[in-house]
Amino acid sequence: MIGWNGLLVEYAPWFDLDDVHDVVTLQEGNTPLIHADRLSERLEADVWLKCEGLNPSGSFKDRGMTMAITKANGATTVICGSTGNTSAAAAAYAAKAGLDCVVLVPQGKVALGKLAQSMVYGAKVLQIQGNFDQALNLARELTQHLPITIVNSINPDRIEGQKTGAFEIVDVLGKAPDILAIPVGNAGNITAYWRGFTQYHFAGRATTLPKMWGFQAAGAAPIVLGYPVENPETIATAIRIGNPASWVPALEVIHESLGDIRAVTDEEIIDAYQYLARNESVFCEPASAASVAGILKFGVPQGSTVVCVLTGNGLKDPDTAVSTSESPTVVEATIEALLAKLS
Ligand code: AN7
Repeated sequence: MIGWNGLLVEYAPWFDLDDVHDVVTLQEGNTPLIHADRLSERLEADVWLKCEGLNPSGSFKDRGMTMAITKANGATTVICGSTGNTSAAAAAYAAKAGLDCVVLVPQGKVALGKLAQSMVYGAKVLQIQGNFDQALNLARELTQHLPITIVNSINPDRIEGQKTGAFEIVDVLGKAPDILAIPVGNAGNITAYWRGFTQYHFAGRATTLPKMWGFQAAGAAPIVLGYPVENPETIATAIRIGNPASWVPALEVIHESLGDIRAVTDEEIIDAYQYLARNESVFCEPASAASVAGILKFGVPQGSTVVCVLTGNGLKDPDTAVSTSESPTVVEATIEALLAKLS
């Protein structure tokens, strides 16, 4: 085999693949780790961006979905509740595997690109008149009534696949970062990264472990508050989650890593989102920018190595991109009109 063959092949020794016959892959993983020159200068640190929006369906969810769909042995239908990216990934990998896919999404609160993906990949898209937390509960309940396999991160195969993000960071840097900054919604990914870092550490691949810094949107920050949020609200719809499924594991992660989970406001998220595009040329989605908003808000130790996980692609959410940017100007098609505008 030549080139990159996807996570299950490339990191095979790190998984239990005994019951696997055919790997379902779209060659996910191996995403760029870009040095953030201006952010590093601004924070007097060595800051890197893990660009997960470059995965096949445009988010980190592909790492978990290659595993979950590969291991959905015997299933004919998979289901998930989603704020948009899990559904896009599930729809894509289900199509590859020849499975039916049902997705439950909160009506009106899924970014347009994500909704389009689930539809184009051929999933049955059901818009719930409720929020993500209700969608996830209903998806779980449906598995009691119908022969369907759930592929949310409560499915342990998802976390297993997602731990590879940490492997790739260590493989590129040659060490673990001092700080891993990551957006937190359902809290599966922070749990997965920690598993990846600890497995590499105990295997001698990295001498140190990072502090795990998770960031929730202020309007959807149950872990920061210490209680579920019944009506979460944030412009970062990907992390508009009020009762995270991996809440307890996430608390263990911040305890073990001497890390923390804190809140950033929508304004801070959008500032970071625009800063990343204009200064680092990385167009991520708003939820992803929570990681950078967090280090800008709280600072980092001078000289430290910091990796921000940019979980999803900016193209997923064209509405937010347009509504937070200056509108294009309409100009008469003459040289005079253009000169008048530009001089
Ligand atoms: C871009 O797609 O929960 O803390 O249903 O799409 O592991 O949940 C998405 C979550 C961060 C939070 N960034 O990760 C879903 C969903 C982006 C995301 C998160 C999500 P978790």
